[in-house]
Amino acid sequence: MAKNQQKVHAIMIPYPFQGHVIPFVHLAIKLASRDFTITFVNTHSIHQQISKAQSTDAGDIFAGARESGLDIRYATVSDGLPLEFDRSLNHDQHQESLLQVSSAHVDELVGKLVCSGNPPVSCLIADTFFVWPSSIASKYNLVNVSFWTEPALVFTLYYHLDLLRQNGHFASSDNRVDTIGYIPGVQAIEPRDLMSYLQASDITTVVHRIIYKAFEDVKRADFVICNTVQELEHETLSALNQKQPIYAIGPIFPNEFKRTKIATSLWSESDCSQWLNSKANGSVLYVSFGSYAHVSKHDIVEIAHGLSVSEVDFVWVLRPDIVSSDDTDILPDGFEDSVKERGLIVAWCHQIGVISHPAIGGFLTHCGWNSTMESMWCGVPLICFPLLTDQFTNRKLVVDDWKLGNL
Ligand SMILES: *[C@@H]1O[C@H](CO)[C@@H](O)[C@H](O)[C@H]1NC(C)=O
Ligand SMILES: *[C@@H]1O[C@H](CO)[C@@H](O)[C@H](O)[C@H]1NC(C)=O
Ligand SMILES: CC(=O)N[C@H]1CO[C@H](CO)[C@@H](O)[C@@H]1O
Repeated sequence: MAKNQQKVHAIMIPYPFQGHVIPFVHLAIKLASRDFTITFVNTHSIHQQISKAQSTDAGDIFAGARESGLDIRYATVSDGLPLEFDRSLNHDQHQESLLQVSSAHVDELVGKLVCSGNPPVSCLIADTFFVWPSSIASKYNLVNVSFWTEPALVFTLYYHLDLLRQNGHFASSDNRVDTIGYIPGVQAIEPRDLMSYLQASDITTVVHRIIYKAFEDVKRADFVICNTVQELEHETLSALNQKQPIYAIGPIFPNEFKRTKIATSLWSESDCSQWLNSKANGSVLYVSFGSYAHVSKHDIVEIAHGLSVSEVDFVWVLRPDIVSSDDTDILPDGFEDSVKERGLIVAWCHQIGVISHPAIGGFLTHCGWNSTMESMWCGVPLICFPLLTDQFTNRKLVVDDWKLGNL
């Protein structure tokens, strides 16, 4: 290595949802631990939500990491909407803004960072869901790395949308319902296991337009990194590798040896450990549907009923906006009282802390990818209740391919 070889300086930009921000933060720490300089970019809105959850005006979520010697800088960028806009309630407008408006803001910020970067910025690591990475990377002559935070199976299905289309499994007025066997590196998948967007009847929504554009754009990336495990998806990954370099770099979890405390949670976390300590090993069901998806009131009531009659001890994460941010009174009357001996209901918790606790014996999950990998890591079997996007496809991996769960 040359003596004054400069550190690599990468700009990292996650898609502004919890399940994307978290793996980006952990990757940033890992790269900085390997001597990268990182400038991490959150939207103003994500930043505000994290600060609120920590009830600090932290200013910079990486201050703690820097104290421990990591060169991670922090910047925020507009997603094109005012801060007080309710993104949870107005999902489509938020996405529309990410599709149409965010690139101009990112372009301006990256331009500034490139001008002032010391060491010079040489690399852009952007979420695959963005539609602009290749144009911004080529404008500023940056190595363009696309980071995919979901399994390789999901990536390859979007990547081969044209094959699904040609074969009549997608975008025809009467989609085929038989098994799909022509995606390279995927032996067989049923149409009902495709991502919800590929099963939808309206395929012109804003999210569809994002997917079409983002998966054209990713074909121009220098390489793709994927938060999956090589051994679990090696057939899919090697088929993709014939087209474009893709590397499995998961699971990306916090470095245990570096106990930098970095706030990533969008909700303030309850500590469940004392309650769990009083429970027998493997006796408690953990129930959570992640940070974003909504569940209908009807389903919440059914699940409450199921928990009642199951007589099993449980920790249930019920986000205040789980049904909708304007409907927060959702549990059946008397439910909380009737289960108070054996059920702990919290708005949010430190999930790894909970599922790694020996008292936990199972996880009723929406099959978000991050939750799925955490549960596998901790050896906790899954009961799958997929709600949207990749969760149906993740369920197939968990239940049909890896046999780690049910439903
Ligand atoms: C419960 O699990 C912990 C951690 O695996 C173990 O150390 C402990 O012995 C177990 N307790 C019982 C009663 O089996
Ligand atoms: C994974 O996602 C869950 C739910 O969104 C969150 O509670 C948890 O902290 C995440 N885990 C990590 C390691 O970031
Ligand atoms: C499409 C695009 O942006 N390609 C760029 C990716 O990164 C390489 C290496 O810096 C550039 O040469 C490409 O122009």
